[in-house]
Amino acid sequence: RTRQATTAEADLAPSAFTAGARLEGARRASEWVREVAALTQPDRIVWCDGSAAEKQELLDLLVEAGTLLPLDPERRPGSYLARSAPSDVARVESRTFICSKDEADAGPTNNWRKPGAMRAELREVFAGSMRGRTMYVVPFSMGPVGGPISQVGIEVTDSPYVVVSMGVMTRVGREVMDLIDAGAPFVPAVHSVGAPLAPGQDDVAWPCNDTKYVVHFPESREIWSYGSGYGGNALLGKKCFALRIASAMARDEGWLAEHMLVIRVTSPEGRRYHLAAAFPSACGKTNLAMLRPTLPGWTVETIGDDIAWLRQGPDGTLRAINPEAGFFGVAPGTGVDTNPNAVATFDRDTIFTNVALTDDGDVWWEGLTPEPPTHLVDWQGQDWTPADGADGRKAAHPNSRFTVAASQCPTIADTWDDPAGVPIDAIVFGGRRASNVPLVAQAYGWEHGVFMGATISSEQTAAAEGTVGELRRDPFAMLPFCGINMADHWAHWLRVGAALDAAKRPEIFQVNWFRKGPDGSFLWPGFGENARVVAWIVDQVDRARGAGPSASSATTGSAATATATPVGRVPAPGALDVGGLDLPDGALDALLDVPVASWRAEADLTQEFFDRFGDRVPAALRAELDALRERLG
Ligand code: SAT
Ligand code: MN
Repeated sequence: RTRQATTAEADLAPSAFTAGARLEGARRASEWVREVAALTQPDRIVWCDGSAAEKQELLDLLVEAGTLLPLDPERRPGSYLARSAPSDVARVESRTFICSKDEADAGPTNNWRKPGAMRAELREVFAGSMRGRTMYVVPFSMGPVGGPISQVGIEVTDSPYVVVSMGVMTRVGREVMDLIDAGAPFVPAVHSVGAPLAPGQDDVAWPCNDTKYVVHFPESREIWSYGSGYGGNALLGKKCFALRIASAMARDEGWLAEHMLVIRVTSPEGRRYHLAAAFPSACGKTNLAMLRPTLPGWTVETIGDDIAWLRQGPDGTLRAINPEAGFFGVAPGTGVDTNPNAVATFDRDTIFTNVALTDDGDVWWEGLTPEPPTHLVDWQGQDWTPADGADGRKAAHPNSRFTVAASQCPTIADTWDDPAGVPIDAIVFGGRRASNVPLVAQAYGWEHGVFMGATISSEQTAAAEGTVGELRRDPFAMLPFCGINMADHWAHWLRVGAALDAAKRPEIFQVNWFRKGPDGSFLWPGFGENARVVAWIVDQVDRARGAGPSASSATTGSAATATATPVGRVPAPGALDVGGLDLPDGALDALLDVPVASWRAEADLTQEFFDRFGDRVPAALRAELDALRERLG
């Protein structure tokens, strides 16, 4: 590869800015790029335009460098396999920092560092970190370019793999630079793999550094990431911007940045609803986002699978956009049986990272098909046979991924990229609970719903009847992604809800697909059958709004559809359509049971959890805990 010896000042002049007068935004952008280059000392600077030609050029470069392996064009057109360094395979929470001025603004669930001290540390770490490499300047939009809920950023990176991935996961292009030229504020994001090259030094396929930093300055809305080329550590539009920085922006500006999928549900009589749902990892979020309903006449369409930005629209509804443009999905467990829509999505033009390679130039991972091929090359480039699998050696890394444009999803809604967003009717919180939490419960109101979101938990071990297993709290499924004090996030939700017109405010629900029976087996079949729960949810929305039951409601007329329990309203007998479902005897009762004694114990654990946040916990949530205890008697 060609390389220039030094970073001459002339090389730093971005060609995109050589003509015409500059507006403030552009000058800020080019000055900032110049400063970052002066610090990191790249050989070259390339301003990216997001074009197809640019993408192909980068893909060719990555193939030549050995970072990407082209897959068989007949089997998987336009697709590639990347193998990362074995040490660089996931987000690094221990090296993720929130550098607010005041430690209390980061709160007890974040790693906080003093901004000044961190800046000094970063200056040393980034000094010369891009030597021998090209620095790419990637202007990107989260959400449709110029939309009322969208935001823009610029990521500079020395990883062409990151540039190509950002082109899939966000909207990159000249229109974004035009907005910045016109003065739009942008989030500056600096990324370096932290592997400078000495003159003549050969590169490796996946450069990275054992020392890693993923740093956020919520007040100045800046991101600095060092040492990793993987996923959320490096594609800075995703968790770093769209969740951590955005949660601070949203708090200050009155909107919401959430770790939520968004779907559009259409009932047999053509009524339309939009749901936003937050689940901790490994709770089937992508599966719900691409659900194929088993209930006749119902359709579910995908708007987003990971992140939602929500803001009150001019019509008073809470509107949501998917700020991303692609899916960065976990491969293992995604198969024809579990998520056929995802499988159809990545049939072409996809970058796979850390999955296994088949002998005929295609990809495989655990769960793609019931039986593995007889021979594979595993994610580390080693031979693999089913005998290795029997020994517990995985062919694909458990966090291996597919990176693919959302527009390729067969169930993508035609409104998925509407800049105005879609009106949210129901918000759903989920966790993975073997006990206690019913299959579905409707909150008694917004504040109770926020309480549900604040107390989301998963349980590692199957708890014995009448006890609560060890609970891992993941409030709003935002534990690693909230850039502000988590308790302030709750307070902000209360404020946003109070500002919404009661008639247009979404109803809030809690779901749990993972409840187990006494023998330890799951009580609910999940997957496509979850549509039955969705149908009950939207019927409850209709009733709450006085729209009356839908013709497809399992319970029509005046019959009660919900039963009040201490933890919320659960489906009344007969209200959940379980027709044709082969549930074991008593399973439905067990799924909806609210055991009072263990819920009292759980309320004590919730109090302990709240106490971690001290007096930042909103009084309304303390009151919700009191009300829960009162209902438990
Ligand atoms: O690697 S990401 O942070 O983008 C995704 C994830 O951790 O779920
Ligand atoms: Mn996620």
